[in-house]
Amino acid sequence: MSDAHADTDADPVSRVIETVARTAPEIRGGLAGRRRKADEQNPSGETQLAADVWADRLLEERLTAIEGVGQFASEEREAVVDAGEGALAVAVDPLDGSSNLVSNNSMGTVVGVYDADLPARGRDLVASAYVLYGPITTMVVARDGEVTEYVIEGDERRAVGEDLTLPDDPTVYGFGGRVPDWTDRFAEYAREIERELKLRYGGAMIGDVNQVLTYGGVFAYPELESRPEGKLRLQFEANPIAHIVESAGGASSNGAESLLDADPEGLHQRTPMYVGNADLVERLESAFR
Ligand code: P6P
Repeated sequence: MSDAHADTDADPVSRVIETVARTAPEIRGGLAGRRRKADEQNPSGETQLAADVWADRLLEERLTAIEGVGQFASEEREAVVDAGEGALAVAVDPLDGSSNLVSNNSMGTVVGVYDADLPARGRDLVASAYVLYGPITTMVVARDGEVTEYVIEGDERRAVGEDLTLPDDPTVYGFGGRVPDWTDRFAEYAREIERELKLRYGGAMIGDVNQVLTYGGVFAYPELESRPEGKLRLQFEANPIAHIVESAGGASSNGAESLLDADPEGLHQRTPMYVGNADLVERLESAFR
């Protein structure tokens, strides 16, 4: 991987990012043959595909080998993996939106690099990233308050967008869950937004969030009547994405506060998730107050 961060004596955070970038083409290359269901469920009770298990194993093997990484956790594993001495804790969703594999739609890999033991607070993130397996493979990284987008082609990782920020004028929205299951207060907010923005919802958070980052707008997997805590996991999905969107000048919320301030209670805890342009997130929070 020819990249400024490729040198092996780079700091541990750079090496985590570099390792994920180098593993992405291998994950993508192995998807076609792994669309079948594995005979397991993940700790959140969701059916795993062979691709989920495989991507998880690849990332666990490589990320735990990095000096400085002390913990590894995955949406696909019950418990934290002890990786030996190291201040960093890496939390991954190896293949977010893997149900889109069967329908050949976008999916992603999400990575949060915390400098605290898991489960940790979003403010403890020192870097976050996602890989988007779309028509091309891209990677978005937030670190030190800056967001950079890369195109990954084979072993090349090329920066194509530096210091990314959400556009001021929002264009798109994507809201998960079934409409009849939305709470009244979210449904009322949704009705307002639907009159202002265009619907872009693909069923995989990374694809939907990347649209918001590109065009401006709001993504939500909201509180539901059947599931007030929402669906998405704080450690593996909501925190890293909130870190990226807030680093890009946007905002995040669990309905009451920034996701990055949410109390970490359990490794697989779920949270309602709202991210996007600051004024759209502020309108959500004031509608909920
Ligand atoms: P639904 C994918 O399974 C995922 O975890 C996220 O990527 C996505 O935003 C959400 O769940 C989709 O959930 O209920 O619309 O299928």
